[in-house]
Amino acid sequence: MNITEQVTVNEWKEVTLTNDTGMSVSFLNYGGTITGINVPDQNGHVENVVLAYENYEDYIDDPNYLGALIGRVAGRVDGASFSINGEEYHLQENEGTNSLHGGEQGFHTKLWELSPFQEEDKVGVILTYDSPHLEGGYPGNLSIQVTYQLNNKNEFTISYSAKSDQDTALTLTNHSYFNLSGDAKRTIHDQTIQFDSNQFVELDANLIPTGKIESVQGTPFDLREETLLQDRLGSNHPQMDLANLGFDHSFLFNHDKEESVVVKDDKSGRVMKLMTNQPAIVFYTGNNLMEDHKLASGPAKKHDAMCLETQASPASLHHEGFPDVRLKAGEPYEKYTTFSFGTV
Ligand code: FUC
Repeated sequence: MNITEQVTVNEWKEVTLTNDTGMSVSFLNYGGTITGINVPDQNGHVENVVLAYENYEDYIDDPNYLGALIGRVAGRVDGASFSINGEEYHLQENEGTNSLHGGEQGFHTKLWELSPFQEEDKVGVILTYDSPHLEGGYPGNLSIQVTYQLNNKNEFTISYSAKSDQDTALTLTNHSYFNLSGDAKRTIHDQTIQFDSNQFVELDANLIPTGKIESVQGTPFDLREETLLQDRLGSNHPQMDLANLGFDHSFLFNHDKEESVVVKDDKSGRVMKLMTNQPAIVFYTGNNLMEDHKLASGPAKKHDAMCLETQASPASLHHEGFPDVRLKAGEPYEKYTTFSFGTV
């Protein structure tokens, strides 16, 4: 196992964690952005299963948030405002009058401090950032530690810890775009997905939750059995229509199974399983990817990849019954998601 570091454009550092089976994970200190998760297919051929830009400058002002660490609140905050303890807070508006992914200067734009570590069976880096009171409009001085860690079982774990000195709102995630075909050589249509989820969150035309939580039963959102994405991405369900013909929805986890999500690609034989203590996930099928987004693998295409954004729900700031993003002063925030790779 080893850790290497190189300096890239804008003096950004790019770290690569490599395990003893040849799997590696690369990321930047800029935005904690993951640029590569290289895993073997069924023939031992190692390829990148996340999208990356050809030109690293494209990670600045990136409309796709490719690979980035997202906060303080992942997803959309309606009207870019919320109240805590009777006090109203105004956030940076960066999508109409709403605030998306922590606002324009969210955590995806920060230079994170890196502290590498190596143990007998794992290798990783702790990324730290201190977000001052009212940064992006959010209350509380917030100190954050995110750990990226790889072991010899081909498990990559992202753990998030944070503490605020005032009551605040926080839900962190990573915005990697997965495509198990390797180097995005095929769209995700012939990959399968399975979610441990009975419920999804209804959206309005601005992709803001309406306040209704719907049963997946009898809808294209029923992904409880292994489902070929091809069979869903063409759906004319009104909820998929408004999301630019795909999924861009939050699913609430049942947490009945050890694996909350399973993705498979029969052609390469790659399988990815997600284990998490997050209450929900935003499943986004790259509906807005297009040709002028130049990836390392070539121009992007709609449905070139899927984002699996494990998190709580920003809708909890305005509606009852949603997984809460509020964090009390002094209370530890402890979340993790493990991405476990194997072959069929
Ligand atoms: C996801 C989506 C959004 C947006 C962004 C880049 O989180 O929810 O619609 O397109 O990614």
